[in-house]
Amino acid sequence: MGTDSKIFRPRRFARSARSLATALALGLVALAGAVPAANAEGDLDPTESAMTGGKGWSQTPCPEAIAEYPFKRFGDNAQYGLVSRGDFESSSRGWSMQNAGIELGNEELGVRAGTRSLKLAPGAVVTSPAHCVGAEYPYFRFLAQGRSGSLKVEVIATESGYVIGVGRLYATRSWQVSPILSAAAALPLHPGNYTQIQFRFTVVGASNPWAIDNVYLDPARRY
Ligand SMILES: [Ca+2]
Repeated sequence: MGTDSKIFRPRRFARSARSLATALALGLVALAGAVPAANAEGDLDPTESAMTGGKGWSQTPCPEAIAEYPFKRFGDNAQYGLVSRGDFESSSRGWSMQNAGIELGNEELGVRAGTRSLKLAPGAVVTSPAHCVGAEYPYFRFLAQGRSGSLKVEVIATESGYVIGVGRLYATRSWQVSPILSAAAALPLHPGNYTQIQFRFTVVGASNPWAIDNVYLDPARRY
């Protein structure tokens, strides 16, 4: 599977990073002999306000999605919910498309049965509808197929328009499952905050179409 490991943030890394941060925080607390005052919920610092425009987040949890375990066969036992029309079976309503459209042929790794996927011509750009996510490590995965070039993956913070590149898949000819991609870096939010994000896929340097299918989101990864 061709991936750019420099920009992907696999779950294990995030977990260990958080464990390390927790350990360090506990150590500092022990040294100081006092528990530092926690920020009030929803208290954005000036940097975060600048990045989000001081809006675009709330403390209302995301609606519960129907939980599935679509990537269990790949050793990922996390719950995910299908992104709106992310199986491309019924329609692509809500998706913004440039040089892309639904075609016959489902992904071939058996993550979710179906008969259709989304075809992206060279240079295509597609953007998903907005989805609610929490600040605590929102992750997403999908399936893709390309014969040449690469597929750039970005997350857009809907309210602020802030865009961050979160990964790139390289052509392997056959269907591939994406790494566990994190949207956290696009979300300068405190734990307990929720906001809207979109996914953007761009075909780069390809002479053949790409296809994507079964875009899944874990809005706030549970441990
Ligand atoms: Ca499908």
